[in-house]
Amino acid sequence: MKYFRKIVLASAAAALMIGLAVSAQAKEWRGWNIHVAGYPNTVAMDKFAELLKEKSGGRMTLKMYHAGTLGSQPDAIEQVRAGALEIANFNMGPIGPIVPEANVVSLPFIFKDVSHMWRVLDGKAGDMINEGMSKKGLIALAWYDAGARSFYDSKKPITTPADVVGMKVRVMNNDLYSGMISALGGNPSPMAFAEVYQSLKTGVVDGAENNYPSYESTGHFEVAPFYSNSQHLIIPETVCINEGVWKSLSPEDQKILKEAAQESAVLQRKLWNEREIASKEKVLKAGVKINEIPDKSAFQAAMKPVYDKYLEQNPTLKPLVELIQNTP
Ligand code: GTR
Repeated sequence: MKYFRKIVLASAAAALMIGLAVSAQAKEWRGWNIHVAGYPNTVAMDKFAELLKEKSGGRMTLKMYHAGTLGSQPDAIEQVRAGALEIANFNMGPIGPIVPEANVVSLPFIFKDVSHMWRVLDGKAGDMINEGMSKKGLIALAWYDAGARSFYDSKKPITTPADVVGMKVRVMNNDLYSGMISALGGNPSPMAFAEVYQSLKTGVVDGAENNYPSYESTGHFEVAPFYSNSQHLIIPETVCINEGVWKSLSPEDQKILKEAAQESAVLQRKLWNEREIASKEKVLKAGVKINEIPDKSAFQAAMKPVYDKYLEQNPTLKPLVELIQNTP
């Protein structure tokens, strides 16, 4: 019995030592990304991994899993929160239902344009959104650009809200987007990104909404050739890490991680600007009809119930909404 206890103690001590040695050694993380090879975010996340390894002398490494191979975006958000995955590039849209502060960026037409969004994120509103995320287990390291989202469909150009009446439109998982389509008289259909192509093709939905690079990279333009430039949503993206992992790091390592993420964001934004132009050219060449909507006021006016509901559910966030609206 005594002998047995000695063995148990000895192996426990050995296990502890191995554990300590491992944690002092390299950290190997897994990273989630929804986009395909060559997409600005994919290239930038690979750059992030490269910089991380370089700057930490190989102590922190990130293995990227692209094209949503580790699951849908809503699932991946839960996985990063739970620590089953460590790092990801997420669109702020599907984070909104979990983080009410972050959901302000999903209010249609809240930003005047993309540069307004950057001014807002660089200020106090950005800090409030990041704080909200950290309360839910996600530490934001950098922002990526995702331009503006517009409607596209297989039936006809959308010029006024009346054109959306009766249309089945795919949205990302977030009640605000379902509310947005309902407010225009359409039928919202929340669905994972990976399912949209087939659903457009088979008529399960008539349309969807996204920026030019995603419209192009997914091939949605082949099955929904009417792109109507509504620019109703300007949603930033985040590069984030599980909170527990972040807290386990030394301040020096946290600094390296943040620097690597932010340098990757500089690259992402450059590639994003180039890809927006290239994607638009590609879909035009393929025969897509782009419909400009110079006067968006009817669409904006129709969003009142969406704002009312959001503020009714989150009365304490009224100052945040106003802060954004009043940011010049
Ligand atoms: C893209 C975004 C993805 C995903 C996708 C979607 O623009 O980069 O993260 O949110 O839209 O519509 O699901």
